[in-house]
Amino acid sequence: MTGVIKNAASAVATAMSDAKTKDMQRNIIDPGNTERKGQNLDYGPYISDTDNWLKITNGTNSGPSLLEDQVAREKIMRFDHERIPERVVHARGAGAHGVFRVYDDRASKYTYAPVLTDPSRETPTFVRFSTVQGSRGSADTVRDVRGFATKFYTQEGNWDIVGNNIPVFFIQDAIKFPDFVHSVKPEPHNEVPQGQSAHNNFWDFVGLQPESAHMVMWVMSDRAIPRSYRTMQGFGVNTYTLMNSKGERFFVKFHWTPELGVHSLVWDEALKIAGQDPDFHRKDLEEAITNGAYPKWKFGIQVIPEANEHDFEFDILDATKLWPEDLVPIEYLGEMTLNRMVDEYFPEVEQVAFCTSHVVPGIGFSDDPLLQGRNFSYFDTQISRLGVNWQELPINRPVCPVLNNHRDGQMRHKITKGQINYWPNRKGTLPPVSTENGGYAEFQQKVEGIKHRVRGSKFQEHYNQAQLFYNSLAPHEKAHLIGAISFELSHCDDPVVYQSYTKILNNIDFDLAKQIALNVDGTIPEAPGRPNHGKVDKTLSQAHYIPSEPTIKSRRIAILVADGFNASEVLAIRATLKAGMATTWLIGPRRGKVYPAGQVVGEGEGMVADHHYEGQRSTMFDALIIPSGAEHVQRLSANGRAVHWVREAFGHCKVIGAVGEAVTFLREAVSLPGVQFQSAPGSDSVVTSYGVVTTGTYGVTNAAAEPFKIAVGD
Ligand code: HDE
Repeated sequence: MTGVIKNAASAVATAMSDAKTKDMQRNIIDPGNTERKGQNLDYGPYISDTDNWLKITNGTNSGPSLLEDQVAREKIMRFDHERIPERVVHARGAGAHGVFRVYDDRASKYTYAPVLTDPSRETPTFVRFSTVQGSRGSADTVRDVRGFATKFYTQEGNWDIVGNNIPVFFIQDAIKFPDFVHSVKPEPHNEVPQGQSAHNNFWDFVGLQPESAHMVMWVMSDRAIPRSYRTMQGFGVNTYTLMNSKGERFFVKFHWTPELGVHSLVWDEALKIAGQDPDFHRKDLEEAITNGAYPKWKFGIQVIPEANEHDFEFDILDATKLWPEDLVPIEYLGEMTLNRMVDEYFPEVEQVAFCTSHVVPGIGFSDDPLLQGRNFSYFDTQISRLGVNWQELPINRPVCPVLNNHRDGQMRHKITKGQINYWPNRKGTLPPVSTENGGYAEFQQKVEGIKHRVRGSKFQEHYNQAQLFYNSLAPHEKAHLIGAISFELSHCDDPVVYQSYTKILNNIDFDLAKQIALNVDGTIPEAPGRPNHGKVDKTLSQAHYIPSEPTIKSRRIAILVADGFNASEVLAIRATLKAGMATTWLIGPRRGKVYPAGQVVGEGEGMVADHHYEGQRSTMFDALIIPSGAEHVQRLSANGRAVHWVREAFGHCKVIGAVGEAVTFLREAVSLPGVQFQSAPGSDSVVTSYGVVTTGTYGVTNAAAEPFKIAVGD
């Protein structure tokens, strides 16, 4: 593949003192580096024939197959049992290894957990990103929440933050989770739809469950169709606690903020990519890491001291509410970098197993009723998915030694010496460790009250923050959200469902409810369901999250050519963009050789195109540049596919660059009513409000390259 930046990616990863990488080495087999001569059976002997089942034949080539054939039986039976149950939610995912380090010890005022306070430590991590609704084989770019689960292999044991890319959740109490998941998953009578929430049952449930209103707004926003896992925020969602060495406790929310900013696809792209490349996000992660454009997130916390628990109009333990940043700012503590892809998908990404209950000393839980239930559910689900010894699997085992009196169970790998497997015992073997010596210390929380099934009074308010979120969106984000809800409700064919959801929307915003009701034949409200408080929080719009400096790092940039293009320009474009760590892809009339101006088509030395126009469409790229060349431009204009390529990129508001004759081609290709470019042909570099950068001058000078790079990177 041309355009791939080969740099010192793997060398950097190996140089890091990565305890988990070394730990995993114990289980890694490299078929290219073994003394074995070839295949053998699982119990050792070499296999002489893997293609013919042992048979009895009598002068013919066929006859009964023999059950005695261990080679055949092992092969078939192992295959029959290759699948394990997929995750009941978050079945589709991708993962990568990384490292985490705090900047300094500023968090020691909140916690004594070394992973959050010791800047000399580099803690290995593993992250699994996922969608929620679809099954393992569903498409990456569907509208859905994305999971963002991180395992920190700390020296004190594993710590899991099992988060999402949206800071709130659909329900307040874990006991509602099975109802919620049943409603969103494919309907039971026909197992439809896959990878979508656009169906009666989901909208029926959320319509009757107003606590979902805030989360529904997020899921219908651009957040639910991310451009990349690398351009998503991550949130712990639930309220956790930190404990310091003075015995004080603090409520916290965890945040991941991506270095590259927060970016989404547009819905039309998401739909098309789901068909064009269902593995788009998985491959994007791999492409970035392989090219050394390591994804990075800042790690931050919002902190509320115990004494201030009740100071807010919302309950800080309610997972359908966020903590607005103007009330509780984020304190950034450190950074995570993903720097290594997995060696094999199943043992790492499929078998990795997270538990919200897995925290290390200095970190604890709150009474958040969603978290309390999650703490039960994850451990239970791992036992059913992977068996009781799931924590012995290479990807799950901690880097610190693990010793205890747990024994037996399916697939036990550990062999613990000695006669003792209980405590107390006459030999003093395997004692618990006191809290003074590092044993986990639960916070001594005073609890008194009445045992009953209730929710706190502040849990009853559901619309303030849904409104805050909607108010905070940029106009284009609002338009996308209206389009998304209209799409989803249009896919509900039960009028009870699509008519009643408009009523919920009217409690959020009158105009929003009216527009959607008009689109989907909902109930058109006559007056607002409640007044709009008019508050705005700029941190809720994803437009707020742009890189501190424009960067084209890891962007996929297409160079569109036909035979007769300007070769030196293509080389210059590639070199300039590659220096910024973008990848460039030559898209031509055929994969393989394309011929620049001055070469005879089919005879010259040519240049290698990565794809033909149909091979990868504009949806797969972040930006497009078209070099000059009279013949090439003539050919592009005459080719419907090439014209569609350009129009589609323009329609998706991609940055488009054009040089020389390509400027006129671009203008003609996108000459739609209302589209006007300020530049005249032959003028110098011009950036238009459409994200179009043109230069009439031939050759790629800085005057053209720099504005293009800035437009792409912004
Ligand atoms: Fe999960 N969730 N969840 N969830 N969740 C699972 O655990 C559950 C919730 C999240 O990449 C399951 O290992 C309950 C919130 C992620 O392996 C299961 C409740 C958030 C992943 C489970 C919630 C999440 C899961 C299924 C409500 C965002 C994928 C397979 C009380 C903070 C982790 C598994 C991975 C997976 C239960 C709600 C995030 C069944 C009961 C809120 C990222 O245990």
